Amino acid sequence: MQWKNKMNEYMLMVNDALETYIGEHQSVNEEVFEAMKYSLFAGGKRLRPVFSLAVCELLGKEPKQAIPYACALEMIHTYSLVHDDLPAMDNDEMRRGKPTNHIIYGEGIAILAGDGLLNKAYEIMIDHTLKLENPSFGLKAMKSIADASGTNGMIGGQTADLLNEGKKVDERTLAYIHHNKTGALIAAALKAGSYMAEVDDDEAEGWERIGYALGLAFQIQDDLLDIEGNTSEMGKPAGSDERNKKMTYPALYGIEASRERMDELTKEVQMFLKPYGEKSNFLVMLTSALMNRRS
Ligand code: GRG
Repeated sequence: MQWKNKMNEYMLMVNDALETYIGEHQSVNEEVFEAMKYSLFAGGKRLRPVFSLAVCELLGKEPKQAIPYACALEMIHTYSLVHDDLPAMDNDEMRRGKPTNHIIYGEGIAILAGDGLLNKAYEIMIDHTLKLENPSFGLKAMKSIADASGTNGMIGGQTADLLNEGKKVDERTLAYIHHNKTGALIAAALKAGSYMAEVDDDEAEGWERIGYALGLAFQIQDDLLDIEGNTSEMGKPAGSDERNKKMTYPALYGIEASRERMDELTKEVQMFLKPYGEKSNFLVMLTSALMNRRS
């Protein structure tokens, strides 16, 4: 399948670049450096960086132009998972079939490894943006990523999630949590990728909007997989106590309505991609594969 070859090609580009970036990180504090690498190379799907590269290429530029921002997104995503697994948050011992960061390195180092990844993400983006002939697109990509990761994005969504644990949340709160916790970083991946193809703000906002739809569809599928008894994204046992403390889309709307909403969102994404013709084949196929995944 051609799209799978493309996926592998993008993943290799991302993994090579991550190795290089993290290799440049000369630290006398080996322990934190090892902990950062442990989670960064623990088998993530690399979806966010792949989205950035694919959008950049679809819009006619070399995907490698988006690499620094794509790798920064993966580092931010990884830091969020390391912190999310800590005893003060989800208290998880396993992720992606492996012991979580704090189980191996201890809580203190896991906190610092997360902080280290977050900081490294900005070091990479700033270094690269400073070298650009026209830094404004780099700055816009960076701002999209910073906004999406912050208190009006992922951290905001995580805060609402934490504060509502064990409660029956209403539709508005659930929408806020999903939009920010899952959607924002995926939306930023598409938006940053489009900025690296030097599009104007209106076009970049179109990519961002469709990224939010994709993020929600992805979240609903993740929650459905958990109910159906498959291993979910978190590498936690399906239906685990921790996940059961959280309100999910299927818990609020039911399984049927959730499937319908996921299909509707997937169609919305594919309709958006349609005018790009063949160039959008990869993203169309990847979106379908994500929504049909069984684990
Ligand atoms: C600690 C600030 C802070 C935020 C944590 C990402 C997150 C916010 C929590 C993780 C829990 C969760 C259910 C997130 C929803 C998004 C999601 C499905 C994340 C997993 O993404 P994948 O499947 O992960 O892309 P891999 O393992 O492939 O990298």
